[in-house]
Amino acid sequence: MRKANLDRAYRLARERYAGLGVDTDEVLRQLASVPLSLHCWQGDDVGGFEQAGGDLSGGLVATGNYPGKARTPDELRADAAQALSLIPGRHRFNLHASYGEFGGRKVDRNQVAPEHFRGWIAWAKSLGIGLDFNPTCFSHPKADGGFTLSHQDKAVRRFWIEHCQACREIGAAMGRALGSPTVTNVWIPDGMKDTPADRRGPRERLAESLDAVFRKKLNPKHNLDAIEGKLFGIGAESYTVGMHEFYLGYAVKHQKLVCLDAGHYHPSENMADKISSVLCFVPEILLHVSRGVRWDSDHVVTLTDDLLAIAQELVRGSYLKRTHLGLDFFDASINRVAAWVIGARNLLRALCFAMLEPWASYQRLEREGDYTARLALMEEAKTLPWSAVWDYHCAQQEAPVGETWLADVKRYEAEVQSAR
Ligand code: RNT
Ligand code: ZN
Repeated sequence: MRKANLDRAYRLARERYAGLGVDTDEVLRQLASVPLSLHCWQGDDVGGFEQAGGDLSGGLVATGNYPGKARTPDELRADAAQALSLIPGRHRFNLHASYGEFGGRKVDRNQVAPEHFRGWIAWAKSLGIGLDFNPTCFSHPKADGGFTLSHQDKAVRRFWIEHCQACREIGAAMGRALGSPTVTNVWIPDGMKDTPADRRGPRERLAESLDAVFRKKLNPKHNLDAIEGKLFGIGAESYTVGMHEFYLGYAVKHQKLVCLDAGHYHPSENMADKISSVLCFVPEILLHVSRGVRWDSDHVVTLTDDLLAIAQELVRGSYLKRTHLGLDFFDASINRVAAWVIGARNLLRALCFAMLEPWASYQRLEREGDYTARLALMEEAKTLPWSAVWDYHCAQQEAPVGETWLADVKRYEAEVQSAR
């Protein structure tokens, strides 16, 4: 699109929105300040770089065999940098413990340490971005029985407690080095395929294990703890120890961050509606923005009503400052860099739309009891010229406008990924 046309479209949109009391320049400032955390695991199908890296387990499955997957930390960094260059704004990167650089040595999960992430920290520093982190409580022989922190064997529990403790230290080291707190998010796969006889035991053990994991106080300027619940996993359809209610209770009691993953609820349940409930009782939340499709909770994020609802809640409740935005999906059937770009641009696009809506007017009309006008305005807003503002934002942030980013990915695929 020609620069002159881009500017002209923006000026017309600005005028239209100004008529509704919306300041588009201010929206662009706000939008530019929102960081997303790009998840490492889209880049290599949740593989990681451990020596004897086991098969993906924990009820997670990455389907597809699109060529060109990153095989080394350097390849993954190159792919991620390529994706980041096509996403407007300054973002973050979210690592799993299994993505450390272990120099060809076997370093078991309870031995991981900040030194294994030196390369990642240096890379993040060079890009001027922050890092987030996750213990990896799956794809490991000690997780094969389907239980980790809630395992009935004390020694196995101890192993995973040590792993999570080590991960919090790594998170704090990252946050300290990069001058921006790392969110360290604990998710475990523990659960059962068929009806359990004892739902209570594992949950009480999990609560105890978490107490041990979090016993050491860390400076919140360096590390923030989050806990993520789930409804079910593949092979764990009947019982999930760490369900949403469990972690909500734990987080409220101990003032931890609750991680809400959009793919982790009943299909007709709306994650967006939980945000203003949870934030009444915990200081901050982490979102795993994802898309559930039937049994899979991790399809690439598209611009759906569900996604818009999440963005609308964050904007209308003024929750962006208390929300850490992470992406969580893995698709091995399409170009993996493109998957990152599509998902990230969609979340930003949804936020752009939500910020541009005349939501202050909706709220005023609601207070006045004029529900007719509220509905009328909400519907009209759907076809306001918000895409002109989005395009202008991309140009301003020196990211590709519209579908032109796809040519960059195709070039990268031909020159770099297809040579792997
Ligand atoms: C799994 C959780 C979790 C994982 C990542 C890889 O269902 O959503 O966040 O996707 O830790
Ligand atoms: Zn998740």
